[in-house]
Amino acid sequence: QSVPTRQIRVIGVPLDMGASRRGVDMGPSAMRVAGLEARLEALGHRVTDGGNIKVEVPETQAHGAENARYLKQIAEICTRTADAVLKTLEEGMTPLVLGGDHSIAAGSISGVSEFYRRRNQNIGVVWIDAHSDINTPETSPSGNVHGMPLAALLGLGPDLLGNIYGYAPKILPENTVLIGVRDIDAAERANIKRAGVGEVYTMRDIDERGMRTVIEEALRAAGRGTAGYHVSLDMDWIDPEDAPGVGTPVRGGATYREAHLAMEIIADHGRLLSFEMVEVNPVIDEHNRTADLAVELACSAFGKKIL
Ligand code: B3U
Ligand code: MN
Ligand code: MN
Repeated sequence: QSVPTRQIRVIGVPLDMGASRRGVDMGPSAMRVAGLEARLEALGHRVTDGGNIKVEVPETQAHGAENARYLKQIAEICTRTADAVLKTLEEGMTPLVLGGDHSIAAGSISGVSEFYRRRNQNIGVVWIDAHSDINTPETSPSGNVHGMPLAALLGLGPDLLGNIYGYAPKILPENTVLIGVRDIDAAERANIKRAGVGEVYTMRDIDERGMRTVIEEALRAAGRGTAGYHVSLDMDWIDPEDAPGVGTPVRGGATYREAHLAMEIIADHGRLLSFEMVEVNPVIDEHNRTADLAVELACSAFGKKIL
């Protein structure tokens, strides 16, 4: 089969300081073990592995303020991630970022946004997640920074995470879309309104209107007037039945088939700037099948077709 060939660079970010449950730091390894590079190359892409971003282990670190634990360290790791993503784009390659907890998205998206800002263009963000990750330290019920990256990118704070490269916000609310949400805090609902997030599609929307309609509408909003979009895929979007190995499983997620369809439509549209998969937790997975599914979904997003 022939898909438009890309040069893809894999960037691992073995971070779990943003979550309270340990183990998503092993996500990049699990996805590599599942054959990520070879399976993307089988589609005709040229894949190189850029290795992992340097991440300290929490055992050697002080966690700082309880309302945003390890924020300082996470902001540094996100800055390194942003630089690696920026460099990848400058070299004409597509970044494929492997988490790690979802706080890394504040770094990867800052890198993509900075690359296009230098070319006077905005980017869209397609955030696919059971959660909306739009808490600030002031509203967070947990103090877990992986619940805050979208707030940071939209300029609500925390500033340490939102101000990578010295400015905020990194993304426009009208080009930011949320898909698959089913677990939102009351304060997050208010933050979604306050930020003016363009489109939010809950699992109810997917049930009532179907995945195809929802994803097409979402991609249109993310792509309107932008260079294209970054897709941030939190594996907890998928139902725990098919993706048990995630940091925070929530019942009622997307099915295996819906998830593939969404990725296939993303490939069809051809406007993907960069891709990331986060929150794979091998500690509670079953024989690496969540990492394997993540790799399957990456293949669909990068153009794998049945016929
Ligand atoms: N909204 C909650 C729960 C949560 C967010 N993201 C995940 N869990 N994975 C919080 O802690 O901010
Ligand atoms: Mn998330
Ligand atoms: Mn989530």
